Amino acid sequence: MKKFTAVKDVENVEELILSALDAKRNPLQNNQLGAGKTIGLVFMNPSLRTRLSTEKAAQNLGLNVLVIDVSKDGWKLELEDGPVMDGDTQEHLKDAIKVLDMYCDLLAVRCFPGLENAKEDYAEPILNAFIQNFNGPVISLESATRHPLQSLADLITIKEKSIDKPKVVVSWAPHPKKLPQAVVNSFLEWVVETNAEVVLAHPKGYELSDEFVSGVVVNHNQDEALAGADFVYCKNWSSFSNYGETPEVQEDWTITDEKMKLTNNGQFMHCLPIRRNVVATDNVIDNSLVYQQAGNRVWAAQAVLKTLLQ
Ligand code: AN0
Ligand code: CP
Repeated sequence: MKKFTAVKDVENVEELILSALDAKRNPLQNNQLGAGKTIGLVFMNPSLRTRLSTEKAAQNLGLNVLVIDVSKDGWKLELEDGPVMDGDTQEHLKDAIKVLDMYCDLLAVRCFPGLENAKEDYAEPILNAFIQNFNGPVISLESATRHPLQSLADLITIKEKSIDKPKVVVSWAPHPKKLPQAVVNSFLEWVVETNAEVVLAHPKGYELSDEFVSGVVVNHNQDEALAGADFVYCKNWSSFSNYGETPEVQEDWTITDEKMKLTNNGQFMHCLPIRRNVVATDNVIDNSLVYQQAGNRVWAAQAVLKTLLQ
């Protein structure tokens, strides 16, 4: 594995899940693997879980960790190609990355989409600038279109429940802000690599990009989709077809105890952060897998870093 930005970068998903579970059983077994090496974590957007779980995983492998929150600590970055920089921006992204290359052996980046222009966001200009200008492995900490460390942690969590051929329902839920499609895109492209039966439920108008839904059954009726679910993976996203818009939805898509009763004793999942009593009710969240998922972010990151270091 040369980089970790999408499921296609991974040679064997099952092996990576087993490696993460092995790290969970014995976190310090490779605590010298990263000795003398440095990972840089670059954040262009906020984070709680991704920052701390990746930092913890790196420490477990003996890596030195440098973290920069570009939105707070850095110079204002220019992202365009060939600009005359006589305006607001102070440093070009590619110069910043080439400098980080002097300090770091691995580089990880969080770069959310602008949600204004689908073509631009889905071309992943920032993530690709990191891949082009950094000499070592690049790791996505959630880019415009994907959140692979989250998806890996989610599959580890599903694996831990040992349900043979589970039904996994991925459901859209309400949210007051417009959010990226990255988490749901990514979860879909990972979960279809397992033997799960996958059903995607969302209101009309919230269709995802075709590349993430091939082979996935879509149902616009949430109750119907939830029937018999072993896992309910819930997430809000804004429209892809009317890019970044949030068309009004008449029915109530919040996950409640009543909705969970339609499932096969199903377990609620969400990547967090979650808006309580908007996305799902308190009781659903309090009796869910969300903290196990968040905990598994460490082992997902550790398995990925171990593979990249080897
Ligand atoms: C972000 C998103 O939906 O992509 C990050 C999730 C891990 N969520 C919010 O901005 C609330
Ligand atoms: N789930 C997740 O990536 O959380 P953070 O945005 O807090 O990192």
